[in-house]
Amino acid sequence: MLTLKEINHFQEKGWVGPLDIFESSKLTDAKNCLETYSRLIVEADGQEIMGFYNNVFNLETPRDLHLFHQPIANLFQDLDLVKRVQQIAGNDLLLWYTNVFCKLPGQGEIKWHQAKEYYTSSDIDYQKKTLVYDANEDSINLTVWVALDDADLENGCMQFANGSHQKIFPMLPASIPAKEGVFAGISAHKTVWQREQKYSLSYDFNENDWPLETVPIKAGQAIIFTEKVMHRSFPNRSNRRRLAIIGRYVRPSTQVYPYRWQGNFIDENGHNIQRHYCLLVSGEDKYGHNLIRQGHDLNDLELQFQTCLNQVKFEQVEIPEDKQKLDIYALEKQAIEGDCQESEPNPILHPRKYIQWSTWNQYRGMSNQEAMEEYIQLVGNLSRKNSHQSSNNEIKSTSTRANTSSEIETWLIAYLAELLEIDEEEIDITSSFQSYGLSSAEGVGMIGDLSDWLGNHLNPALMYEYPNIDTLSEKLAQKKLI
Ligand SMILES: O=C(O)CCC(=O)C(=O)O
Repeated sequence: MLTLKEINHFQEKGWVGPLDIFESSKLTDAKNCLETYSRLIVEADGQEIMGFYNNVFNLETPRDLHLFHQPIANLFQDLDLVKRVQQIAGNDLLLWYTNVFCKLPGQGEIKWHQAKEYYTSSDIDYQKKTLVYDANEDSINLTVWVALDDADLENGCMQFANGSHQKIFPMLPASIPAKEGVFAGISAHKTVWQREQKYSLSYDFNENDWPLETVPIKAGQAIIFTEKVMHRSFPNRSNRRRLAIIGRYVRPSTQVYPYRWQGNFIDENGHNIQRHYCLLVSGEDKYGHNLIRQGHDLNDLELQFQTCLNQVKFEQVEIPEDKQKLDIYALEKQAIEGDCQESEPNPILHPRKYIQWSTWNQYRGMSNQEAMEEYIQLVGNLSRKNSHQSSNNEIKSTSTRANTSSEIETWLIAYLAELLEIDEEEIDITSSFQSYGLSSAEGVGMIGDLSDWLGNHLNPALMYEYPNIDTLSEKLAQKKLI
């Protein structure tokens, strides 16, 4: 239970911790689950991020993994934790959200923010409130931030502006470039900010006006804070990982994603939350505002399919570099998205995408159920890996090309012109890729497609070392980088 001193600390400062709450087995199960169902992804700038998948939303995201993974749901339904949350928020509680915040070495800060009713760091849709509180109650949305690794000033612990929960700071829409957004420093959260918008929001908040408190924490401990307190986390300047997971709780009187009742299931980040549900972790729901379940509603076939999908995504099975790999790709698409609606990619500029597109189209007309069944059968026949091995998701080419620099130059010009939807004549080979406004994701895509065309694996960081068409094609033709 929280002591009176801890409750007063929370009321006064907006947060309390570090707290020792959990038995170590619950923490170990949650941490193992995250490590098993994640993979390292190398970003264009060479930075590594931990990638996760939400099997209920069918989305690459670190968010709401508790909807599928029981060890995560168990952590946030732990009785000793719930008792403490009850002391602040009352008896009736819904767990409506979880998110993993993993900062690998080199990852950036999360800037000052508070959240009451909007859950967006972008400027996507300001009209849509994620949470609508009962007008007769004090609004409450508590975050429980659980450290799964030690967190300190070097690897990115949390800092709070004490007392700032008493005030709501105006959001300043479109006030800063997207790459400076609140969550921009931690690219695993790019689904939130790194969309096509040019700008992001900031808050009308001056940290010098508030007493700031930094909270180093040991693995296994937790901090409870209200989302109304201004908080941030430091960049990871160490060579240690900083893994944390959060859960958020509201009262059942709060409407979560109320727009779903108008048949609108796209949330403010552009994610389809049709299958989202809240868990009633204590007390009762007298309101009926929200979709409440004790677990996900995937049927047996869907569950088996998602289990196989995880074996593929998280490299637990050996996938031969042949047609089976393409079939696995195509059947996943057919099962989740149905018939291919994508337009035919240019086979020269996007050879890998073209082969994938063609394979997907071969399954046109197949029902989702049949595609899931075939997928399960295909993956079921693959041999299991003994240990977690690093991935190579490339579809390897069988031959390598010896291209001249002018051939590579021509390819790059055509690629950029297509991507930017401009005429080839408008491309200046001495202008930097950055000056064309290429995002890091687009850069990775370009180097990936170029790798496929050349039949050689290229490091995405090349685009930074050789920052324009002229120098990149010259170097590649010299074969020094291949
Ligand atoms: O874990 C972090 O680095 C930041 C977490 C955070 O900002 C939040 O939970 O709102």
